[in-house]
Amino acid sequence: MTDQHKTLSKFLSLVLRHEPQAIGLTLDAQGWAEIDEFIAKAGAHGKLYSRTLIERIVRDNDKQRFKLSDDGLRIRANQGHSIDIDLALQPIEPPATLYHGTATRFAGSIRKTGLEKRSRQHVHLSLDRDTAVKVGSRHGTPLVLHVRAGAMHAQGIAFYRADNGVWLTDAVAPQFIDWPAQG
Ligand code: HQG
Repeated sequence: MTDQHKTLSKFLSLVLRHEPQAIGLTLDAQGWAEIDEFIAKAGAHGKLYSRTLIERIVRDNDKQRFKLSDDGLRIRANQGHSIDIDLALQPIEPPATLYHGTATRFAGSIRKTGLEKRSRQHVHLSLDRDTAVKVGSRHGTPLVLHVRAGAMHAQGIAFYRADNGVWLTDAVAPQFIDWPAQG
């Protein structure tokens, strides 16, 4: 992916997850945007996309952040929204353990309140440890927490899996978090 593609991919993330109003775009209740409308409005703001470029960004994105509708007319972000949309995901049973990558500087606060969704719509969890290390590194010295997802599910707490494999839940209470020995 070229630098130009990366820049346009980041802008697509910004618009579809956080600020559609930045270019006067409206998403539907499930977070979908009309591709033609997006291209026109982004173009009016100096960001030049074509349908081919968008298809390439969707295909090549490292975290599969975006999805095209079956008819190919619309696009949405798979997860990570701060705006209030309903991904309409079905609750599914999670594996016994999922991982959350955070930074050591948040440890004290997380011990008190558990994991909160903060500015996003969900707490994000991963199936593998390596992903959690990468996610945590974005915030500082990474700290990987083990979330007892199976036990939470057994108590009726809902889990969802986004189309790119990221696991989502509303919150993780402190009693469901296992800390690494040094944490
Ligand atoms: C932390 C990326 C203090 C939480 C990734 C995290 C992910 C608390 C930060 C996706 C806390 C929020 C999401 C508490 C949670 N006290 N800190 N009680 N509860 N936190 O960016 O999970 O590249 O909103 O641990 O791959 O880091 O954008 O969430 O450190 O899937 O596609 O508050 O974003 O994907 O940070 O990342 P974020 P996240 P993209």
